[in-house]
Formats: sequence, C-alpha cells, structure tokens
Amino acid sequence: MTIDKKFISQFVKVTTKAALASSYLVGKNDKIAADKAAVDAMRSELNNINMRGKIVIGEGELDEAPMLYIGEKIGTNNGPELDIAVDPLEGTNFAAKNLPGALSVIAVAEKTNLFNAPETYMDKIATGKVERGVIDLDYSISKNIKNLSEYKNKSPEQMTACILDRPRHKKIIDELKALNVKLKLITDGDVSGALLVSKEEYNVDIFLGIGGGPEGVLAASALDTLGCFFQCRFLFKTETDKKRGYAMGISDFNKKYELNEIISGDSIFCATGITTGDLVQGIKLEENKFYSETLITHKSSNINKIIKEEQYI
Ligand code: VTB
Repeated sequence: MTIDKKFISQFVKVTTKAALASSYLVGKNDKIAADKAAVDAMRSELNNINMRGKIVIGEGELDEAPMLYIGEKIGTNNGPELDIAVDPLEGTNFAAKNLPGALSVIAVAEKTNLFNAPETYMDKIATGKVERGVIDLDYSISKNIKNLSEYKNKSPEQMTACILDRPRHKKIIDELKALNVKLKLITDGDVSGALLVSKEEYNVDIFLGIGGGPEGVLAASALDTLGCFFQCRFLFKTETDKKRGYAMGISDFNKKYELNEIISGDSIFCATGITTGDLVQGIKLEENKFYSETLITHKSSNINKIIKEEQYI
C-alpha cells in the first residue's frame, strides 16, 4: 500500500495555510496567538481532505482543545485511513520574536505506521546515511565522532554537530569541544536541526541531544525518506510522563528505537517556512499575494524537494 501522490499537494496546502495564518502574528511577541492561528488553519484545511485521518501526534490531549489533540479524527471520513503527526508551529519563540526558523510541519503515514509518541522528552541522534554499527545512541560521544569521521573520511575538526543549546547538554557540548568538532547550537527548532544532516550543503554531520519526543517523530519521518540514520529513546522522568507512556502502550521505558520502529511504510512530510531559516524561506506577504516555500518528501515516489509557491490571498 502507498499513499497516493495526489495527497502531496493537499498536505502542502495544509502547512502553507497554517504558515500563512501564523505569519500575520510574527513579531507580535505572542506565542499562543501565533500557535492558535496555525492550529486553526491547519485543522480547517485537514478537514477538507478526503481521508479518514487521525492525529497521533498533536498538541496535547482532548481537554486542551482547541489544539489538534491526540486521537482527534480529521478529514471528510471518506478515503484512506491515515495517521498524522502535526506541529502547526514548530518554534513558537521564533515566530513570536520574529527570529529565523519557525516552521509549520506535518507527517502522514498509513494507519498504525507512525509511532504514537507520548509528549515526553526524547534522546535522539541523527546523521546522513551510514552503515549499521557506525553510529549508536549508546556509544560514547567520542566513539560516535571517531566512527563518523572514519566513515566520512573527514577529520573531527571538519565536522559540525548540531545540538539544542541547553544546560542539560553541557557534558555533550564540552566533549564535542574537546574533540574539536564544530558546534551549531540552536535555541529551539530541533525538527529543522535534525533535518540538517540530510544534505552536505547544510554542513551538519551529526544531530544529537535531548529534545521533544513529538518533534523527534516528525523529523524521523522525513529522515526515513531521505535515507538518513536516526535512533531515539523516550525519556520518562516524571510520573505524568510514565502514565502517558503506559497509556500509549509502552512498557519498556528504556527501549532504544530504530528509525523503522518510529515510521514504516509510505509517508508524506511537509514543512513550510513561517520565518526564513536553514531549510526554507519564510512567508513573504505582499498586498494581495504571498510567497511560500515548502520542503516535501514522499517515500514511495522518492520525492525530496523544496517547492516555491506564489498565491493570491
Ligand atoms: C525542542 C524544539 C522545540 O522545545 O523540541 C525543544 O524542537 C525541547 O524542549 O522547538 P525545551 O525547550 O524544554 O528544552 C522547543 O524548543 C519548543 O517547543
């Protein structure tokens, strides 16, 4: 089974409309308003699509509506059964503060093929294509860097590691510095951060560290089509986290997940820029028109491209 190519343009419309709605709130220093605009636009576009869709990764649970909540049924209830992960506004700070890198993101898989991730933190590691055993979440930082350096035939000084700039990453950052690896320290937006390993021109060799679980699954769905390496482990720190994990059917809280356990089968991934970032340009508004850029992947047709659109408002 595959997801018909005709759905690509429909999901591009979903993230584009969400990005456009949010773009009016860029620089207003109001994260909630920017997020709500993206959520509302995304929901209304999703409900126009002929599918029996279900949100498996969203923004909170039923009682937290008007978010696109986990378990919410979307679409016209007529068409294929699809599981959908959304981050209508990835990088709420970026949009609120008018900084680079805000995106509207969606990942779509056939029913049951997308991991129903709890809203916990996730320890992640991603690189471009490597052979089995080269990189592993459980290796030391120095072993991963040494192996990747040998595999890519690049010295550690020629390599760049992308990681969220957080106090929790101090040890990893210090180790990377000691190894002479260049750092790309991001303040938010680790969906984009992870995707930077997918092309040499982005100049990121490895992405690692602890970020949001839902963001990890979203990035993984694109990395799968892009032939990249990804491994992760959900982190269940609090009792609430554990409850969420149990509710989602997770019994082994220390399990390390391979990419094919997070996403399998066919998938579509779309990320539209709200503010210009490393991957795509943001929404550019003119009097009666807007310009948008969307990164698209579709596994079964091996599509991996960035499209630019110009539309009347
Ligand atoms: C990341 C990043 C998000 O949260 O997942 C990060 O992708 C992790 O959480 O854009 P902390 O901020 O608590 O470290 C965001 O930065 C915001 O949702």
